[in-house]
Amino acid sequence: MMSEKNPLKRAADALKGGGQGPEEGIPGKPGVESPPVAEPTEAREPLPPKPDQTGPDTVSPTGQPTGADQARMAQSGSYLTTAQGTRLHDTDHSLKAGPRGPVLLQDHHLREKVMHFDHERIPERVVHARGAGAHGVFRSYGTAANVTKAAFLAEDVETPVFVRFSTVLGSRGSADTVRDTRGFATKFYTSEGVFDLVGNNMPVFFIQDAIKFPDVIHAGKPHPDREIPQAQSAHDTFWDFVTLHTEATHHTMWNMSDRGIPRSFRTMEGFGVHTFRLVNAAGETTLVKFHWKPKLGVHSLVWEEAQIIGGVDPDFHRRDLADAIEAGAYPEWEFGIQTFPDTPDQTFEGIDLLDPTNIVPEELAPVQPIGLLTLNRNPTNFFAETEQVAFHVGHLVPGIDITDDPLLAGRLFSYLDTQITRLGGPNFPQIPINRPHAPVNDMQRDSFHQTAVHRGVAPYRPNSLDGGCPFTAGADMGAYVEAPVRVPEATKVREAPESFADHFSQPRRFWLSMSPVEREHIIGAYTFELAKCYEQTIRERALQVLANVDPELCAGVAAGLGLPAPEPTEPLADVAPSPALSQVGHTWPVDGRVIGIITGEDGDLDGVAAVRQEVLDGGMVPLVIAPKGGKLGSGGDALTVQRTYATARSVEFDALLVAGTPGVGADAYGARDAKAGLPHPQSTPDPRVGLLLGEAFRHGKAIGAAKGGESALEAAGIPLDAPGVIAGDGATTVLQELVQLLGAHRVWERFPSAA
Ligand code: HDE
Repeated sequence: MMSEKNPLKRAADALKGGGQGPEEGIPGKPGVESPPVAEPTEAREPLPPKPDQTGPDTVSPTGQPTGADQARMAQSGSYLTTAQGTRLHDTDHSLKAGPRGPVLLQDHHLREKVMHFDHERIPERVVHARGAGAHGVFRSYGTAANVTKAAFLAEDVETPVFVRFSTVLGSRGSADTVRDTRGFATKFYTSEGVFDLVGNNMPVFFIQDAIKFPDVIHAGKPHPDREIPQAQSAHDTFWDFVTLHTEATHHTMWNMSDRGIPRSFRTMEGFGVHTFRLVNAAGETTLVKFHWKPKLGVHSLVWEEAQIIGGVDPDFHRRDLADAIEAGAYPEWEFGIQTFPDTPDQTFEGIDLLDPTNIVPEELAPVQPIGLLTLNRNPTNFFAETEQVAFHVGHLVPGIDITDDPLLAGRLFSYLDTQITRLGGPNFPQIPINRPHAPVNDMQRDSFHQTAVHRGVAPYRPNSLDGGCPFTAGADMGAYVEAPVRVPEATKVREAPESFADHFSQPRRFWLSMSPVEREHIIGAYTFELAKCYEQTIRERALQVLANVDPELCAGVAAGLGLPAPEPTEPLADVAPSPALSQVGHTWPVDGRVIGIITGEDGDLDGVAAVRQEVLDGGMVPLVIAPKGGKLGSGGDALTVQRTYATARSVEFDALLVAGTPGVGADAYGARDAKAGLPHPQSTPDPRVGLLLGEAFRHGKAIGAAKGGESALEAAGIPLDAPGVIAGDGATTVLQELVQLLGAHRVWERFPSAA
């Protein structure tokens, strides 16, 4: 729980105020600090950066520190200049032969300004184009020190990090809440160089060999003829591929589960997917799988929410991450490892560790916590940092090595290769966000966008002209030395190992590990996506795949599609469920959760004020929802309205509390609405409040009512004795019960399948 000091207290109103800001707030927020109305006529200091927006904390290629000062310097002078530093007198009018005459080519400023603008865009990432990033810090517990010599994993070491979350399929401008896998890429700026963990929010992948990556992505991306649909897998080519190619079944099932529609980046797990190899100081090796566990627990949207948000707030995840950091509710993840003996067959309990379509259940190999990641600073500039950051699975530090997973091998080529195109040449490690914090002393020279001015004459080894420098280091001096792993004697083949042919036991384990409501959601997702396909053969093939996973799953989807459920073509795998895979049945901290407080002009304003304070004290965000903007009540106790009935939509609230009767006040009615012939609002409930409550109820959110708020629930058709509905006399007492329910993320009993 957050304390009194919690900046949420200060920022909550401003945070979600939508321009109806309170007295106190955060600098730079609309509605909080009014911008000057007229253009200033003399130079003055620019607005300071937001508290969490200092420049990238890094060093230049020549070792000069950059950061806050430099970030501000970019535009902090008083006078506008050209790119060559010449002061400008006019930037609003082209040079013309007379006011109505032709524009003159000799206008250098015009040409320079438009030329630069013309080249502002760079190619978006071929996958993971849509993303959001944040700076943070990783503090290691030291619990991995026995299995790895990586310096940043020694006890109590703090390492700066930059994390980028992303969707996979959509373009840069696509919606955040589409059904898709999410990227979870972390750059650790360690004292031994950069380590990148380029993971996803799902622990498995569609394919076992990188040579098939272009195929799976071509199938998932929009159809090449019309370039639709955007950012989704609900179309023929995706389902054509994954049903012909059954090694994709496990990953597909994760996508069709609630993991495919996360509530927030803050509530996603992360996985390194591949098995990596750790090396300790004695040279002993251990196989390992990396995990990120969110402190707020895994939490997902329900499908209807995801769809509504796609229209109402396509930037939902990006906004949520930035708002949380700005408000001081720093997202945290515990870093963990599953460890396995480095045996020659590289299997654990019969599970092939080199097959990236496999997980190892946590019940068989517990995730051991080794450190804590805290995201505490928003990027200063989206393009400079989030867009230009370049991750690479091959960015390793001593103590962390790769395995022979064939999917990982292809990635080692692809990231470097794609970045040359995307970032315009091979010098992208010099871009501030990509610069290591360890000293760089390489012999790479020249090429596009070279920003270093290298000294000396001998960028080669051996040399005598530069005194023989630089020297190579030994492992005892922190140099990277590959683990001396034996490569088996073999014949060149284009084949996969036999164990890679098991495509159904792992998805079956996932299915069996789900609670009834999660299974219902999976059936719903398959049914929705397959119903969007045009080709009947694809639907039939998909049912055949599902029959080999589980008959109940297959029958559920077949019923929704109106097709017969086929029999399995091979015996069902005998696997035990892994309860750790389910999101249901846990309780989590409620920090940062959003409580909507619905009231009216004649509502329970004392109750609203008390609830608001308690929500803040509990480290959550209260948003007051009233018929119109401005203030409720008068004098010093007046409450700021953050959402009106017109601007509030259920999807941004985790719980709703109706305090008093909603609607405009009786006085206001008399003067205004009666004249227009409208019925009295308290006798005819506002349909927008009904919509808010109805959606929240359908989506399994906790709902409370106090001091007459019950009538709004009844009008919305919500039974007062339904699970997760709390009615009481005192708003704060009702709130306490709502908070209890919030810890479970949703009122799961409200979903039909849970009955
Ligand atoms: Fe990626 N992937 N990937 N991928 N991937 C890229 O690199 C690739 C895979 C992942 O926020 C690209 O810089 C191949 C698995 C993330 O900047 C590209 C294969 C996992 C990101 C690329 C895979 C990932 C990428 C596109 C199959 C989870 C976004 C832009 C062998 C473990 C990173 C770029 C960011 C991005 C290739 C499979 C995660 C084209 C060939 C498995 C999080 O190089």
